[in-house]
Amino acid sequence: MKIDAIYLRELHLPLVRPFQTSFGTTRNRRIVLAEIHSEGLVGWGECTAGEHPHFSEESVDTCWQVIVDELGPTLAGASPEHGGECPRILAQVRGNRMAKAALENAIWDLEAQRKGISLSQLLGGTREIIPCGVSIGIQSSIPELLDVIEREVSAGYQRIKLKCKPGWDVNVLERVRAKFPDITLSVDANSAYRLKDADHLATFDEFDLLMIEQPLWHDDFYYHSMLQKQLNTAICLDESIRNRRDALAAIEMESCRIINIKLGRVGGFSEAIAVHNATYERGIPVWCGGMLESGIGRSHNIAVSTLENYVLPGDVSASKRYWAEDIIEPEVTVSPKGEIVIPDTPGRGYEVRTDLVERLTVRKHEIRT
Ligand code: OSB
Ligand code: MG
Repeated sequence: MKIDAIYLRELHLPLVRPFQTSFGTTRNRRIVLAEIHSEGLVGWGECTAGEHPHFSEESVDTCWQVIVDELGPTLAGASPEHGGECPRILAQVRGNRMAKAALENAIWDLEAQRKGISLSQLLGGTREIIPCGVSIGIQSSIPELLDVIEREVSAGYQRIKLKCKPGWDVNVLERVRAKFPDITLSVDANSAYRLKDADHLATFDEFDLLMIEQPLWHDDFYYHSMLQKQLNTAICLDESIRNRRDALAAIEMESCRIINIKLGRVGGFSEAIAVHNATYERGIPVWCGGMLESGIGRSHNIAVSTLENYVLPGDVSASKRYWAEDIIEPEVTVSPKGEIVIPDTPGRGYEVRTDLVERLTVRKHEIRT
């Protein structure tokens, strides 16, 4: 397909409530969108980089620069027929996976529209509904956290994930389990612990957690494999898994028993499918991670969650948990059973509210062929 133009945009969207992790607090999202025009159609991609390079090395500003100067012009000159060609086209640039994913995912979005099939179908998805969980940030007090959990459990979410860090972990889990003995519960440390904390982390075993996500260094497999031997609770890797080879290494080393796949973190749909297939063949369940996405990134997360091995509830939840007004129509809604019904219309299945996008845009850059 001939690419007529790529527009890169930055939007400012305030979260309805702050989100705190072990690495910081986010109040306002700076969302970078890639809008690709081709032969009368428009594909959209979202860059999931954070405002600061705290989750990974990438940030909004590094992604903007590398798309404007390198990836955008390269892709615009390449006329890809399929989203799956993007990794090869963009391979000369090393790393910068979130920047690459913003472009690649827009091409998949276009390809699905061109073929008149849903993005889920194009990706090889098989599910008509997906199970949903929520990720709950660190709160200012335990009673406040208990109220938030109550609200999300009542809304139907099938799995509650709590952000944790030293000082907000066992004390919290004791109170949560006392009030909610039967919920499916997990924790995410975002690399807040070290191997010397192994005995402490082993005390989490008594809380019957589905998993403990990324307890140690963001770039590690070896120490996680040492830690996994000392825990009954399954380790899930997030930050460490950048691609299929990482997933294979982590599985081989027994660094984890579950993997979280994030589209941006692995560089787009192609690599997400590759990680999915590798884990499926080896019996390692996966789920879809979230990065506080707007509706566009959310619609892509929903589509990829329909692949066979996404057996655990993802961090894919309703638009209203993040935004007063989402930039898609309809908004993402979750049923009282904690499920999202997959749209079967061509493409991403949620219309982009272009007027609203235009109003929220704070900078825009055009890349032409
Ligand atoms: O580690 O999963 C994470 C948000 C920002 C950065 C990292 C993470 C998260 C979340 C939020 O957990 C998931 C979501 O609700 O989008
Ligand atoms: Mg995580």
